[in-house]
Amino acid sequence: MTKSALITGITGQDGAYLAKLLLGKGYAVFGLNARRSSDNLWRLRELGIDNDVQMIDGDLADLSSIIRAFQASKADEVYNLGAQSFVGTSWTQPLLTANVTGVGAANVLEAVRLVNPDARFYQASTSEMFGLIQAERQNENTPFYPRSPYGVAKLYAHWLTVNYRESFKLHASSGILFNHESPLRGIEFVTRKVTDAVARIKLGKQKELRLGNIDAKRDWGFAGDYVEAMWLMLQQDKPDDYVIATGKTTTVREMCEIAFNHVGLNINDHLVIDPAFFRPAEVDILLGDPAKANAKLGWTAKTQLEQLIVMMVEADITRVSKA
Ligand code: NAP
Ligand code: G4F
Repeated sequence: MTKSALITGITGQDGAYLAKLLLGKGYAVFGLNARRSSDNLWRLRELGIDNDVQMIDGDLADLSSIIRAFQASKADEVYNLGAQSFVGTSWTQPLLTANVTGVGAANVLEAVRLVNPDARFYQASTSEMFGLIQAERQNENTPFYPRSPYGVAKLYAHWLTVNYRESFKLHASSGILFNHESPLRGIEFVTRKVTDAVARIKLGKQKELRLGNIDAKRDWGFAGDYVEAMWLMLQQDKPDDYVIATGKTTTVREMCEIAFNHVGLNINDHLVIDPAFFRPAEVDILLGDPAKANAKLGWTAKTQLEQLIVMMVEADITRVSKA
């Protein structure tokens, strides 16, 4: 029988890759789509699946719309990927972030509990919850210490997922995903900001790249690899929480150097440090330990950072050339 999945955040980076993965596995894929004044379907178009997914109007802040979407989709699996996901914005819009990123997850969990508690639920948790890290390598047992309103909102959603699993026996799992990127990454995130700028500088359309803290370190992987882990979690007999990461960490500066070097440019000729991009509180370093996902899901990150950044630079060169 055809399985059905409902994805919140289907128009985002992960939503698009996950939709493609599930369509490939024969799922009927439904997406909760918050009404926007501007076009938000470009990622689905780039993957060639915009006509294959079924969009349902709804917003994470509106429980009734989620219930309707869940009823209409008759989903066997619900992936809650929708969020105000940009850490920087969470200091300027902390209440919206709490409502969408935190309470939004409560709304989806309530919809599952009320409409079909047998459906399986995935929560997009994040390494941002580790924040001021309490262990050199972070795993499922590392204590959390979020450093942004976004991290705090995600921590609420994470613990609520654990709580609904324990309280109502829902098949509710959390993926604690470390940073993952792709050519479909939003332009505000540092990797894509860099690869877009490198493409523009190479093509003579921009001169400088302005960044904040380039000493920050992240464990960066490829989004296409990471959505497979989400699906694998919901195929397990028992729900659980899993860290998904590469197990390697790199500074923002080193990541930039990969991008500049790939097109034969010298980073020192173009990079400007701009205090406007520093954050009120920083997550200095993240380094995940994906041993549990390796052992229990058989999952490992396949794409190396260098491959990933080159893929993103090439995609941006193609885009900027056509524009
Ligand atoms: P993204 O590209 O920013 O996508 C966010 C999605 O949420 C978009 O589809 C957006 O819709 C939707 N959304 C925003 N507000 C909404 C609302 N009020 N109601 C319904 N939908 C709403 O994020 P991503 O990188 O794909 O990440 C997916 C999820 O994983 C997010 O929850 C993120 O916080 C989490 N996460 C991401 C990473 C990472 O490194 N990428 C790591 C750990 C966890 P529009 O397109 O219409 O704006
Ligand atoms: O790319 P970023 O904005 O990602 P950040 O803050 O790590 O958050 C991303 O990953 C989380 C998982 O850990 C997700 F939960 C979250 O939704 C999001 O996808 O920033 C990465 C680092 C930070 O240390 C930041 O301070 O890059 C530093 N940075 C330096 N200059 C910059 C800039 N970040 C951005 N966005 N823009 C800059 O100009």
